[in-house]
Amino acid sequence: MIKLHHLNDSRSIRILWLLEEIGEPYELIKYNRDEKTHLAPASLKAIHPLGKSPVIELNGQIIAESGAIVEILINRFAPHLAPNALSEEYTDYLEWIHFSESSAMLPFLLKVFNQYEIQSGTDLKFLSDYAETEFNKIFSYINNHLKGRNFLVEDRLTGADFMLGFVVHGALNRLKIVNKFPNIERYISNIESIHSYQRAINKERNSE
Ligand SMILES: N[C@@H](CCC(=O)N[C@@H](CS)C(=O)NCC(=O)O)C(=O)O
Repeated sequence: MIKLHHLNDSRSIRILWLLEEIGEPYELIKYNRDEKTHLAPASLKAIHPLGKSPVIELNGQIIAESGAIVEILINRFAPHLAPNALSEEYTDYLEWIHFSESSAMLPFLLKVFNQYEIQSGTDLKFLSDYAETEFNKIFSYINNHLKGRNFLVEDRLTGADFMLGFVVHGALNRLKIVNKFPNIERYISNIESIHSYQRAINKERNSE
């Protein structure tokens, strides 16, 4: 049995969406961010010492890190969501999975953190310039890659989309970016039309 410890408005949507796509039975255990600090509740620390989400329990083993969870779940339950392990596309696939939690997350988070600073009355000038440059570089790279494509790899849904979807969706929404990265906007609309993604979002929103 799979258990997902899911924090609202977080990277954990990658795993909730993936579980909906896979169709294996799972238990969803929800946690809500603190309204003031936006941090996870202390109860998540009882599951994993870092107190962050996503965390899954798989046959009694506790597993953290969204990229690792995506790879493990796909290997065990949905190998069709990965390219053939001996193909060239498999290296593209791994590159996009890890790009999503490293290169792509960093400029997104830098800009969000600076947005918090500005809201509290300070402006970190260096951070703000650095975040802007890096953000434009990384998001232009993603936008160029998506030209003429609906998905990241093999032009079909793979684990890499579960990873990057959260970053581009979160970044464009939170930073209110419109008409700047048209291929990313099209990619997001395409993801939003996938039934498993819609079910995941509904499960996050519904209170049961
Ligand atoms: N690299 C980890 C990052 C996990 C992480 O930072 N999760 C955030 C949610 S997006 C979290 O739990 N934040 C709440 C907190 O730190 O209190 C992963 O990919 O799973």
